[in-house]
Amino acid sequence: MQIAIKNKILRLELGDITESAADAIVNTANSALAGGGGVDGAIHRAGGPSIMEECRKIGGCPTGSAVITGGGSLYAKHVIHTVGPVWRGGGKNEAELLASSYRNSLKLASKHNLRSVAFPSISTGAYGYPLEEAAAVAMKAVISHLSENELPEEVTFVLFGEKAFNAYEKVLKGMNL
Ligand code: AR6
Repeated sequence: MQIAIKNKILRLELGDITESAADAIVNTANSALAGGGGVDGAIHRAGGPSIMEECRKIGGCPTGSAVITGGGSLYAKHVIHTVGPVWRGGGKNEAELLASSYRNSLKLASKHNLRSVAFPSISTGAYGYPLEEAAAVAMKAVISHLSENELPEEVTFVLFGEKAFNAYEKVLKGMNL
């Protein structure tokens, strides 16, 4: 599914983000940039050791922020590492921190003149954020960036499994854009 936002594109896809050929793919990192499971494990496995070497030099990334490295042997030339919030029931500023992860990732993409970015569903795996609530925050943050900035021109959510894809599709259709 894809929709136009001004002259830009917002797309939902089912798949594995490590196979994306976007200019940058976004990693669901932890604040130590230490690697882990889920998207993080898959990106470091597919991209090779140079990504972790760069992460070690950067040293860390607070929740809601983002940093950028090269893409190693991935198709994507860059990896934007962001740290989403751990879900603690919804009363610990999780929505604002999750929105901030998307906003800061997109700001980095703009700053580096990147035309296309692929996001996974940040925080909805190991960090336990409920899917539909996360999808609403994610889409709102991305749409607002696409409406107000020249770059990136294309944002794709690469969703791992029907459950995530269906949740994002339901939320996007419900936004009546
Ligand atoms: N492509 C796209 N989406 C994926 C892939 C993939 N290859 N693999 C998993 N997902 P998670 P988080 C989905 O756990 O919740 C790590 O250990 C997955 O189904 O990757 O932000 C880090 O080091 C889920 O919907 O990220 C952190 O410690 C979504 O991606 C912590 O987990 C996010 O799942 C971050 O947790």
